[in-house]
Amino acid sequence: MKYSPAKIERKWQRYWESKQIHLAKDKGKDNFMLLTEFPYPSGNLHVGHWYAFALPDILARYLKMNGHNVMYPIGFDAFGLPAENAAIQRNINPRDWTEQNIKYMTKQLKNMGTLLDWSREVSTINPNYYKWTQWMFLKFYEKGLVYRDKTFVNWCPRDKTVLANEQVVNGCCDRCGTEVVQKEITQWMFRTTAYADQLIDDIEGLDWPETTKLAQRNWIGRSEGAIIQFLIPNSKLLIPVFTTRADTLFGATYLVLAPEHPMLTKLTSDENLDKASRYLEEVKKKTELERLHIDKSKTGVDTGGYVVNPINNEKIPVWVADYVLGHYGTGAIMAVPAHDERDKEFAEKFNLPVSNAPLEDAQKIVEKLKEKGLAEFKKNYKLHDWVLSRQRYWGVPIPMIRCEKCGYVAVPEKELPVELPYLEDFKPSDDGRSPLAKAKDWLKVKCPECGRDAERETDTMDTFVDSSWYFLRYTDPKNKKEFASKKKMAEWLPVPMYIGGAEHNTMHLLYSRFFTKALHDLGYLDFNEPFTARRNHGIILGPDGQKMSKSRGNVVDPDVEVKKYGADTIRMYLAFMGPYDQGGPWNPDGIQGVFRFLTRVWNFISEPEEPKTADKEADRIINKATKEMGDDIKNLKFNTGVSGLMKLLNALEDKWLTKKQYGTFLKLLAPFAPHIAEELWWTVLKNKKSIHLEKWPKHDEALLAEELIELVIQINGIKRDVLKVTKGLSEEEVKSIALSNESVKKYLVGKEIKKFVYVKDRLTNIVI
Ligand code: ANZ
Ligand code: ZN
Repeated sequence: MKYSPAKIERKWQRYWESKQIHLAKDKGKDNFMLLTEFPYPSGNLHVGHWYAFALPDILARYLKMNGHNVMYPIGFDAFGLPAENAAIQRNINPRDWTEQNIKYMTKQLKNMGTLLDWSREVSTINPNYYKWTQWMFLKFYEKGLVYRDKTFVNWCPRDKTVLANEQVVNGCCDRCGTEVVQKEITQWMFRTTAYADQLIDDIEGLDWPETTKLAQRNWIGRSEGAIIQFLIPNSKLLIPVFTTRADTLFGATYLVLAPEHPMLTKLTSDENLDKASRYLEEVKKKTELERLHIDKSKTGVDTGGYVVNPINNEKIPVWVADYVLGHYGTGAIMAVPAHDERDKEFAEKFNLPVSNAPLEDAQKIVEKLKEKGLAEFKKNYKLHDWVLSRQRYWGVPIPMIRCEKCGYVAVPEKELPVELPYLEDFKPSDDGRSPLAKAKDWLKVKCPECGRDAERETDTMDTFVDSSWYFLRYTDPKNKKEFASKKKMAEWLPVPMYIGGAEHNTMHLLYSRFFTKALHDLGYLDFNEPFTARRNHGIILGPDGQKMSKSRGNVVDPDVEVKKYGADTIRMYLAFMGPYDQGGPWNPDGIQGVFRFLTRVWNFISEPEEPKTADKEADRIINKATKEMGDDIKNLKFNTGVSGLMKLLNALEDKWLTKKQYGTFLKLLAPFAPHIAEELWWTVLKNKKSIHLEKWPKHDEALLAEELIELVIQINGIKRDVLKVTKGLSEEEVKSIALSNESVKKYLVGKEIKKFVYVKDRLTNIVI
């Protein structure tokens, strides 16, 4: 029979499902949750999904064969702007669009032949799930970790929504390309900064890629410095500045306020008022990124005001300039053009003085001023609180009620979830208010505190909130009383291995850490870091080496490839194409090479007459491969794993093997190509139980140490053969090997052996 994946793959997928071999046991031992980032239901699987789910499956299967009770969970991160925009474009409701996509993607995902545990599927748009998202919001609110505040936000005028900094690319919305503007609105915020120190200090202990750790540290951006107070002459007013270089205080020649600084009007002289207001208007048009751009030439104006340097009582001028940010530090700086590049550039441009005063010990300066109440040590963070509200339809409703008398009141816990109503008209309004404001019936409620007519909050939550805790739910997905029971969570968490894309280095991973720490401090979790180990995977590029995109026409459709070659080939090809953390371009020749390899495997496994004794060298080769393959899989070195299998086949192909040896080969293949391994295991080797329930072969350390040497066999001093044998054999062993060797035997027929010479590990000479 020819190797024909279409004939076997579906069959085995059905069999595995019927035997539930993909499910994590509820009361298992040695639990292991292998977490991958749950997908966004965009509508269609692309090769990247295969990379993200079919490759970790190799590890999942390996762990299972090593006795772990493996949970390889799956779900859908199903709220969010892309679905909403796609639905608007197609004029269908986001819920219909999303649910239809989930159905289709589920079918596609099942083609991979993975251990994904569908019985625990979590979908963020399910009210049973988002009930707990709302509940957590309220718990955080009670604790002061949720609050409302006015902030400047990136606003996309087309999508009519707030964007995170990362969603602004070159000043434009990364979804629709429209130029982003700065808008001041009152928003719901998570107080992530309350955890800034913990978030940075606990990174150290994590088994994460160094790049990810660094990205988190930079994102949090802790800097240690001091606040120093500058006095406004003839007043009791102080202007605090944040500096990391208190040692340069003697060299401060002017002070700069951010355009947003509250003391600006107070300090601006009447003559300079016009100029200053015009400048502020100009600045409003710029985004933070533009303001910080190093190459940009500095702008600013003199306020006409002065302050006094507390260390030497020198009077210095106060300027306003947009290279100082309103919400970092104190929104004001002491400018030291002799030591700071930005200050130097600014001073040169506006002819401000430069002082070469010597540096002094920062510690001493701060201590001295501290006594007079004019300085204190201070840590500062780049991290901002997390703006969580969105003025959009397709998200979790924020469970708050606005009462004219009582202000914001939390929805009582027993009334959760606040369900998202199904809206016919879900398009954003021009006033920037969430479309939920149009759901009049839904909107109207009684105030839980005073009973008057009140309105629901119409903002919805950022989707990053949904994905900040989904892994907790996997442990207990159907729980109606809690987001997950503590007992179940203790059995599985923290997550021992989380595999995902490097694009989540900051936000998603940081937000999940924040949620975990907050829930821990509220007493709901016994651990305070969610993911013990993290590994990133690379990106699959098109055959042209470019990012796959419809407009480039270089998209590889996995469904088409599966039809052509089968799932096993796609899995193995993706594993083979390069280091998992790097990805690389799709190569059509490469995939054919893998298909040919599996065809060779198909022809190689046979059920011959068994040899009387197992081929020793084959044993040694298999033993070594077993050890290496295990190491490769554990370390996510799937590419060397595949080439190991290829080498193994080369070495074994012309050998006469026992059923056990063939079986071991198939077990090593099973995590990579689960269908073909299963088929051959049953039909050729005649086993009666799934290969995926087998134990991973044990390798023998002693055998690994055995080295092969080349032993020359001579007859009467003439070289007749060279044999590969293990090092250190005794004369007896060598004699029996030599005398049973086919090419030696024929010279010995009817001859008497007069002498047998053995030079250890080198040669034997048979004298006849
Ligand atoms: C005087 C000085 C002298 C400074 C010198 C630096 C070098 P990081 O490490 O990023 O925290 N700074 C403070 N607040 C600022 C704001 N709101 N916008 C822009 N810049 C601000 O940097 C801290 C330094 O950045 C502070 O130390 C301050 O300039 C500036 F040779 O003070 B420094
Ligand atoms: Zn009220």
